[in-house]
Amino acid sequence: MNDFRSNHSRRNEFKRNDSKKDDSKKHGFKKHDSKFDSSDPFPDPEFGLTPSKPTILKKHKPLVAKLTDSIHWYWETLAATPLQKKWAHTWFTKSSSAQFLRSVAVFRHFPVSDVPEIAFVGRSNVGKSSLLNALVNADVKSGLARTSKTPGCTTTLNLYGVGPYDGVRIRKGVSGGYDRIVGVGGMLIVDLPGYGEGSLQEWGPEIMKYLVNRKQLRRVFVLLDASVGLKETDRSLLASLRLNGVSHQVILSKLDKLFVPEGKEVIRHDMRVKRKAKPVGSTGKLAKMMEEIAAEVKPPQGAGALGELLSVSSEVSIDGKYMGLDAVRVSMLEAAGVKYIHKKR
Ligand SMILES: Nc1nc2c(ncn2[C@@H]2O[C@H](COP(=O)(O)OP(=O)(O)OP(=O)(O)O)[C@@H](O)[C@H]2O)c(=O)[nH]1
Ligand SMILES: [Mg+2]
Repeated sequence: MNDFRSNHSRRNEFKRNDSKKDDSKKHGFKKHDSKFDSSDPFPDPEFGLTPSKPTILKKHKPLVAKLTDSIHWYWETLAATPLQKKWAHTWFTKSSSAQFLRSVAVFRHFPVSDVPEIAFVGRSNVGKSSLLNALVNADVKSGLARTSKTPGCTTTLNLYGVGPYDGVRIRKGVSGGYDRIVGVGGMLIVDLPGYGEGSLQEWGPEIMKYLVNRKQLRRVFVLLDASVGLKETDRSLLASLRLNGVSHQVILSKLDKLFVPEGKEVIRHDMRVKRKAKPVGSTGKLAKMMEEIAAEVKPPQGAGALGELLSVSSEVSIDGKYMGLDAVRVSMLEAAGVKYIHKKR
């Protein structure tokens, strides 16, 4: 009964407010109504009542996955699920084709593009080109990207297209028009030359120009050798990325140098031959390295850094899968905006 009465009186109030509005229209002026005062943050236009303020949930502490048996840490994102990993594996190796598109030496020669881009950066020899080959399951003999034991193997910005349907390709510009990178639902991976022991300036201003100015670039994957960790050149690169607000995340490469667990079938795909691999190190060693790196790349220190640290090996597989590679695939798809669609059976 009480409820009814209050609703009834609300309706009357509503009617009164309505007639006030009509008056103001008639007289051509705006009447001040305390119920609709703009200083009221939550005005209810129907009843002229102020509803209760929304409950503000307690801020959660960032969840740092301190699992010592995990080779990936997610403290700002959600860990990849087994289903996502399976889908990402299929996307890169079965439902998409990968091809080399072009080498570019200067930023202004980059083709215009409709396709989201991901870039691999890191010191020379850290394993960028090897990761690219492993991602798409490139034939170990021929390889998609050239790799070498000698640092400085990649000297230009190399563009690779990965995508479903017709894949990602370059459409030639007609009658003097620009070439354009096209490919629905795909991504462009840019394998960059590594920087050396010297300064980042030696690395070349063209690369920094690309990282800072390229609109299609969705995320930069900064590779660090798991057995070496951060060096001054890496710190300086990470600082530049943060300063310029470039979206990036760190990947620990060559995980097998630090940790290989026991497994049914542990294989090293090295020097283009396959051989059995032995267990190496412990998760404790890896966790220590990850803790040090996570502390330096924490997102609160600057824009663009993602609170996710993945580890990968492009040379050691366990039961047919390269260590950590599927989680990297999930992150790349996420960065490129390629979404997992769950099919109902
Ligand atoms: N143990 C181990 N070695 C690796 C791994 N990935 C790459 N390598 C080796 O590291 C060396 C360099 O690999 P690349 O992929 O050419 O490195 P990069 O970063 O592209 O080098 P630059 O093009 O010179 O910048 C090669 O001898 C690879 O066999 C890995 O996961 N584990
Ligand atoms: Mg390379």
